[in-house]
Amino acid sequence: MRIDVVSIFPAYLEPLGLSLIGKATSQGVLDVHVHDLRDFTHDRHRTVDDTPYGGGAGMVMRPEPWGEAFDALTDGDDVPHLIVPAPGGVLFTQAIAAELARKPRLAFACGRYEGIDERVIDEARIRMPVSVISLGDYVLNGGEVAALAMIEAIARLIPGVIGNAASLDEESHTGGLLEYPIYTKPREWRGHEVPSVLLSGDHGAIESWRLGQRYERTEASRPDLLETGGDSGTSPSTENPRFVAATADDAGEIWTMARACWITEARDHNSFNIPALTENLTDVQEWLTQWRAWVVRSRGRLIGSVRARRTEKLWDIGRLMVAPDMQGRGLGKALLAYAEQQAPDDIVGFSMFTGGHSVANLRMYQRAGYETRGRSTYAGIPTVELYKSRD
Ligand code: 6GU
Repeated sequence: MRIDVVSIFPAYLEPLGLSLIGKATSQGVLDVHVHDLRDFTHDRHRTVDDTPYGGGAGMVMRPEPWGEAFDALTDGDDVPHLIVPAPGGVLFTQAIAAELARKPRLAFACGRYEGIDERVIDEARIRMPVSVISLGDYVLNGGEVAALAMIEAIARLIPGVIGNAASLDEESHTGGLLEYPIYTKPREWRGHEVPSVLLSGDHGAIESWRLGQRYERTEASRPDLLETGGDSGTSPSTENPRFVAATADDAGEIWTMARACWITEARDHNSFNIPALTENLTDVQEWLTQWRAWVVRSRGRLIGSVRARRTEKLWDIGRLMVAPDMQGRGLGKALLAYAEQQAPDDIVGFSMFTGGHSVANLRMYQRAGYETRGRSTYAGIPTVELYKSRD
């Protein structure tokens, strides 16, 4: 990829010669050119700014030097995609970085002062694709630091810039969740222990602990990334579920959804004598006071739920359900991981019950690290007791 940067402070871009970006450049993966805007002026003072028409504070970048700089950038066949860093642009995101990482050529126009004469952008759009992009809701003195940040975020997505491709898709902001906490040696440092699950060697348990941590951190630091139930979420709510503690107000919907969810269990076991189907609304209202329960909504509709409570040192998890039209997208697994995450510190393991013929459920629980601990019958139906140790 070729990247051109135009600025009145080329020295601001010197960090591009360092670290992974610098290495990618010396290996020929990246081709970075930094230009001094003043080289495109013709007056003795190399003037790039003037006072704003219509009045107002500060200075505006004059169009002529920018026009000539863009002429130089577009004189070949391969025109760049122009990025104008500005606080008034669209918000820079990982998705935008990924899109720009696929372009063969980018150019950054770093403005200073109050900004660039608007006609520069209008003119540039005639000749090349242009994106005005902001880093966030704060004001920098110019576009250089923003261009550095964007170039770093973009360049590291180009094959060959980062050695370890696996570390790319596991990290923060892929999947819309923040990253889980990470630890290395020593095992104990200044009295702080590494979480014991990470030393257990149980990959299923580690995976679900990490997923739980990601939800917890996202909820705490960036609740806006999680589905709100309103129209702000663009990704399907099953991808980014927001777990909310259930209240008595949820009883009716939980009761109704349980009917929709357990009907297949009734068929598979040839019986309606299943607790989730025989209980009435009052029973649900009653257990909501005895159990902790969480719900997930999509545009206001209940689409998932789970409950859990302590039995001595075990955390009993149950009524795990996903609306029939939302199944098969990992929401059940995420609900289970979340319920596990909510267990008090002294809980040593998780237990669950399911019907002996619930093949798909049993397979999912197994993949989540559960083992069969016992088999019995309930009202003539075979049941399986599942167990997973906490670490
Ligand atoms: Cl891209 N430019 C400037 N000047 N300020 C900013 C910004 C960009 N993003 C946030 N603040």
